[in-house]
Amino acid sequence: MTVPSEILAAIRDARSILCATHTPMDGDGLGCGLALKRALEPRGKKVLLVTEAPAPPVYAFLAGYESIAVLGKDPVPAADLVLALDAGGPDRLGRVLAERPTGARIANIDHHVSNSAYGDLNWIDDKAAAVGEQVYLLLREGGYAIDAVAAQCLLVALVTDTGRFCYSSTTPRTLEIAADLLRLGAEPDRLQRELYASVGFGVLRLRSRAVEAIELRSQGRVAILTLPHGYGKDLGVDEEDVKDLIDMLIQVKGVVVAALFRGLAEGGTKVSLRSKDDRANVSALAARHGGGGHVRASGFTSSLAPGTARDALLAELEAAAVAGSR
Ligand SMILES: [Mn+2]
Repeated sequence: MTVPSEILAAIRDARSILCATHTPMDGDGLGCGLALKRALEPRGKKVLLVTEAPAPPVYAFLAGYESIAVLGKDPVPAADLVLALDAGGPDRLGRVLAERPTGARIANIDHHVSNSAYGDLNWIDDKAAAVGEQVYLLLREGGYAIDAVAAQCLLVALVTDTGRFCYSSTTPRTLEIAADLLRLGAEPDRLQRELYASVGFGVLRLRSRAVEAIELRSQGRVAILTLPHGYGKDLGVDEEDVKDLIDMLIQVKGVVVAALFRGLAEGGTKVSLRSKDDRANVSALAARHGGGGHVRASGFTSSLAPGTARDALLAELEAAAVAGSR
């Protein structure tokens, strides 16, 4: 898929650009934002990656990490153009969209099948395994140089969103882009060391504790973990580590659908869903509850407490798992 010309033109004409992604940031949104900053600034543009919550420290090894602006109570900075990256719906962007800078256009660049095309300009490519693929194509087609630093940021986007090139979303194009990023100077060994061989002991203890709380249903086809807000806080882990427990659930042999119910500070529950089979479509399931995502990875926010949210969703989880294991 070629890059929409109106998006290339909007970037070409913009002097100040805000890059925004969902909160908390993940490797795709963060890697894309930093790559865009690195590649566009030498062309005379001011580029700022903003977030509402501090960026996960695991990505601090990426050059430019320190430039990420945490909004806090500050007003959303002025800009000509907002690049909304990896955000399936306007709610995912929080204040940046709610308080959009005066006169700024919104370019929505995303790969979630559930994207609602909320931008003034929209480029939704659900065949892209990561927005990192789209940003790579955009920089190439726009004639912006990708140096080793930008290449490393884009490789992080690809690697983290594809489960290290193993998810079904991975295509020949994903790997061709990764190959080019390596040619441009990206360092996969450094990435592996920083992202996957740096697990804190507190995280291991968190996993060990969580294993005991996993609930298997439907003859082992559904794995559920229901956690109150603040779970694992005494272990010094962060929210992202708790969120990542979903990956442990879907790893279990025989499990087709996994669900993590995580209590939120403000009340309510964040529900994360994973599936091992396209027939168990957790994007559709999340969409019925106001969320979205990908066929095999999705989520939504419930106003119910974790245990109540779990009870309310159980029948749908079991039905999805049965559909996915026929
Ligand atoms: Mn993504």
